Amino acid sequence: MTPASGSCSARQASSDDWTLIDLAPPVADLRADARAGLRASPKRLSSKYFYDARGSRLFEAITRQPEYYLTRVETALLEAVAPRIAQRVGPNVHVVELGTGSGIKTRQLLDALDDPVAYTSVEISKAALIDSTRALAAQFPHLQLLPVCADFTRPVPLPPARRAARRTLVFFPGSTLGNFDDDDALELLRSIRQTMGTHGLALLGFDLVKPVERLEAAYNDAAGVTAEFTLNLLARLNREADGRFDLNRFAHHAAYSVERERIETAIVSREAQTVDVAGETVHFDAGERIEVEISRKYTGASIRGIAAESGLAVAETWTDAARDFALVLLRAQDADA
Ligand code: AVI
Repeated sequence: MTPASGSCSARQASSDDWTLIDLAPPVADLRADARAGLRASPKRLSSKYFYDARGSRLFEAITRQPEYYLTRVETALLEAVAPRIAQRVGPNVHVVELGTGSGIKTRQLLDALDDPVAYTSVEISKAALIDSTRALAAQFPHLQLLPVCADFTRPVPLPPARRAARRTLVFFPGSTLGNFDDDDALELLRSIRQTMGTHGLALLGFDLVKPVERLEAAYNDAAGVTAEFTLNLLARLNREADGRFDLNRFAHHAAYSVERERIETAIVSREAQTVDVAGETVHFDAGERIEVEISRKYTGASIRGIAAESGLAVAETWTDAARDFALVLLRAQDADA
């Protein structure tokens, strides 16, 4: 996934078979957000800034770490239940994916569906969108591809498909919803509800609550890839916002809050220090935290709760045998069950 931190800047964005639709908002202002976040108490920086080119590569590396079970389990689950999803969803759907990942899960879903009419991917990073669209065009030469460069956290007007779709299927895997705080997650689900329409469906991935040791291991891998991913945020501020962070004087910290059912990730200052960044001098106490990410973990009840609050209802849930991860099909509350 590439949350809304990139921009749709100039790059060849069409082929004979597809044309990129550019609805990108103004480029996110890293410098202004860094100044505001580092003045706040507690200090905070948005996890959307993790995903520059290096951050996206590091995230792909995280998904291959033995402790980070999420991607492996979700991919295996999707492989196992894709035929049942296809049967439940029916033929001739217009698939709308929020964000682009490595493309493996997209392929699994598209392979299983019965004659999908079109595939729209909504992605803020134009480079990632063009690359994934080229790869899909080679793999699915007969599928209409409608790449839309836009911020998927807002409702996106769907480009019309050449063939009429029987319904829209929004696809949002990876438990990425868990990176949004409760209010933003609700807003995003309401926007998904709008995109899919009354008779549409949405297929979302949810990482489930499990013993603390496993959860914390997943966000503190032994090889240190997650730590590098987190600290890349400071490296990015050094590259793009005139930052002077010495990465050795900061540490990655990820711990599970049982009360809030979420991993809370912070960058912790190892010592008292001052750092110049984005035209300001910022003081850090020893042990002071910059809050950078939450990764919410779910139960059947919390999934039903957040769905209900957004005008959605659970149509069907699939989990792996160990109940580590769930793929949940959501429908509109006001649609026939
Ligand atoms: C993309 N997202 C669902 C990942 C997660 O598990 O919260 C991002 C991540 N952060 C650290 N490791 C992986």
